[in-house]
Amino acid sequence: MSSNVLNHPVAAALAEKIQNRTARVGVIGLGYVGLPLAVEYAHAGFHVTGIDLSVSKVDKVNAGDSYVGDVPTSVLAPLVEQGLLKATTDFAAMAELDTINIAVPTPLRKTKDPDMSYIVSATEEIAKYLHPGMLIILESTTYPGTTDELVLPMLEKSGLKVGEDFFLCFSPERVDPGNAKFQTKNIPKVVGGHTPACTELGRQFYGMALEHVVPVSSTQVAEMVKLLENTFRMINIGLVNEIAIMCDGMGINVWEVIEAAATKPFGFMPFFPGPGLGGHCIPIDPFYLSWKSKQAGIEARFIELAGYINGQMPHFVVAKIQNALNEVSKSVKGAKVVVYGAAYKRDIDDVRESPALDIIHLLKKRGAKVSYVDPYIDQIKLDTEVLTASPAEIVKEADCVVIVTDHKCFDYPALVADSSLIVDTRNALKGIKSDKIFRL
Ligand code: SAJ
Repeated sequence: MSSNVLNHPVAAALAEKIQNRTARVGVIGLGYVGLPLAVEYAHAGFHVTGIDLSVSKVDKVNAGDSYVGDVPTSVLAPLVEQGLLKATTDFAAMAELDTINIAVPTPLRKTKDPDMSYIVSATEEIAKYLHPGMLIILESTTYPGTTDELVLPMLEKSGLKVGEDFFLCFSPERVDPGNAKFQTKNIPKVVGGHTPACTELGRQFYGMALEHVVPVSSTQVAEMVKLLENTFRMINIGLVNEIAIMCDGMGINVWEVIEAAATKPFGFMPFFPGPGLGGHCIPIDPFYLSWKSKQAGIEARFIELAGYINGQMPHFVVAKIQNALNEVSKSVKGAKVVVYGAAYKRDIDDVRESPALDIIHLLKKRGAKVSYVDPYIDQIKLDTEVLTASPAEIVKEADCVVIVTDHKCFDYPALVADSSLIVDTRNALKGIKSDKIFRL
């Protein structure tokens, strides 16, 4: 899109500031999305102000001390020392800023309805300091319509006009924590504006710090892009979990089936069964879409069904543990069961929505004595107690070990040697033959 849509003087002036890097950049939310983004803009030569409610995050940033795995302290510290990046808890800083990226959480409530409270409070603060010439970009994953129906009216209460006085876009965050190959700078960035001028300014803004920008025609398209990406993933995981249940019932090795199917060089993409769906994206984002489509009177049946199947996997795993114990004439009640790996996926320290939490809960409900081993997770807060990680040696006293998260750092041959009974939900023991191993 050419920049002739920027014929309005305010838009032209902001474009100039973006192009000559004098635009003062603000990022609200200094988590695994916001901090890497702030660092990219500081790297690109902009003066960046990070804004967060957390005093500890703000203090750490200002001390050049990173708390986000994808941002090494060796990268953060020099930018802070050069005065290119600073952080504050004071939203009034926005009075002096030209661009604001909002990267705050969008969780689900217990009722599986979207929790928009973080977006609302950030937008309320922006509205207080909104001034002509600002570009506001929402990055938090949310349902289509959030930017235009929720954020825009709050900002226009100021009397300023979108597309003329200020500019509003949506751009989905696509950060994959720990992904060594794809980081904020080289992940293609989709951006859609409320008006063509908004889209063009968003395109120019991201073009100054990121390698590849994908402008789309509206904020709704941009919001829907992210939900399609993650709903696609969640539904395919649900499909392969159902295939795993079928294979289990037919005595077929589902892992061998998937490995062979993946040899198809086109038209197939492997997903793998597991103990359930964890994390703060995949189990949650699709329900933003199903909630919104319900508002339009459309049942999102695929999402609901996949959600049900994925939600059943912890129960399926506990039934496998029960059957494995039964094979050695033991009951779950009173059994010492070790959950091997608690993070929601391998090689990370995040336990949010992890299926390990459900499996521990279900085992305890059946009277098992449950411990867990996970070098990345020191403690797990359950409803009524806090579990602390046990040393790996605990498997020697266990009646059953269940591999829930297949961290690469685990010594699997040693685990097999030291355990009397193992349920493997991740094919971590691929190729190891033993009667004491029961596989998903
Ligand atoms: N999972 C399976 N089978 C699979 C893949 C994943 O059971 O084949 C489980 C994982 O064990 C985990 C959950 O699903 O419990 C989510 O895993 P994930 O690999 O999707 O990882 P996330 O939650 O970190 O997803 C993020 C997403 N990134 C963003 O939303 C920006 C997702 O879009 C990425 O595709 C994904 O990382 C990735 O590819 O790593």
